[in-house]
Amino acid sequence: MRVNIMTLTLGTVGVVLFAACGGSTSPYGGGGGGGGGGACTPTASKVCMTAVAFNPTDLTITAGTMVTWQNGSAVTHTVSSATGSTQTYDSGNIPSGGTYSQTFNTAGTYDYYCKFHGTNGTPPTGMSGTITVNP
Ligand SMILES: [Cu+2]
Repeated sequence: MRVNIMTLTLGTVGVVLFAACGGSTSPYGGGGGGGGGGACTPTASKVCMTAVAFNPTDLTITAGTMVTWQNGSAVTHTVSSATGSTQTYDSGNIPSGGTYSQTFNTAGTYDYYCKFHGTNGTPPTGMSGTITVNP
């Protein structure tokens, strides 16, 4: 009986730790404790994908900059332009650890979302973000 309780307790802890590896509780996403698709640290031109969000949500760049999205989580995401975006693109599935890049040559505001964890719209909701392009 005591052995059974121990097993159940350890199993629960294991599930919780595994879930935490998705990075949902980490402001910088990525592997959190080192699990999932590896760490991802945002830069001036790089957006990271956590298990449920883009980080940062809003990125401001200068026209002509290539933005790279990196999936630092353990789940598949997409980077897809939202309705109303004057630049249209769709990354397709980005697996854990994968990247996708897009260059923005014209000043403006570009909303995008993840087809799995966000909802298209103007603006999109859920897992979504905005690229602000300055001249
Ligand atoms: Cu997603």
